Amino acid sequence: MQPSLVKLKRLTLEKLSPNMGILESPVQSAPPLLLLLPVSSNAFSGMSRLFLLPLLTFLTSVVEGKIYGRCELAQNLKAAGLDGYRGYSLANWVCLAFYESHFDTGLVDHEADGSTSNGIFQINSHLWCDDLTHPSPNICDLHCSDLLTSSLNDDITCAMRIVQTPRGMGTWLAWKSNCEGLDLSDWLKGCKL
Ligand SMILES: [Ca+2]
Repeated sequence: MQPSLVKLKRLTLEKLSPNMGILESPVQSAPPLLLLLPVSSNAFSGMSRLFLLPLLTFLTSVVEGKIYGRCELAQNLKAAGLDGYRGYSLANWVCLAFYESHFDTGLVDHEADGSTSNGIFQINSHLWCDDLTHPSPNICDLHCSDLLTSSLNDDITCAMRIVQTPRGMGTWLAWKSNCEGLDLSDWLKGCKL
């Protein structure tokens, strides 16, 4: 083999070694809990795995956030009674969620005043939830991290509380800037509702 080819081959192998980035990234991106699964071990019987897998999948979905699809979110918000709530059509809620979080329930934004905005509606720790770091009236009676899970029930209940205030949906600046007064029909286009 020519020296240059040997060098090339060695470089390629080094690139693929587990200590380098290429093989490492898929492992790192896997949900941490799933790494505990003894996939090739005989220590767990098939029956144990039968119970473990759903449990771990459940835990992972609870701990981690979720990025909703547009229509999937619309269906969830409608089922929870947000369509027309306080006069705001379903499309307003979908538009609001898009411009606040891009439908990502796991999103936390750190604000300049030290507060955090949390979850799909970016609900702020200053008033609505408690981050256990700063004093908060915690009007929604929630820990802010509850707003980061894939389950939307507490987010929706809190959003209903927020929209009851005099400013209504105008509490969310992203809604005022991007959704208020516009034709929002595209937000529900193609959705089976
Ligand atoms: Ca939640």
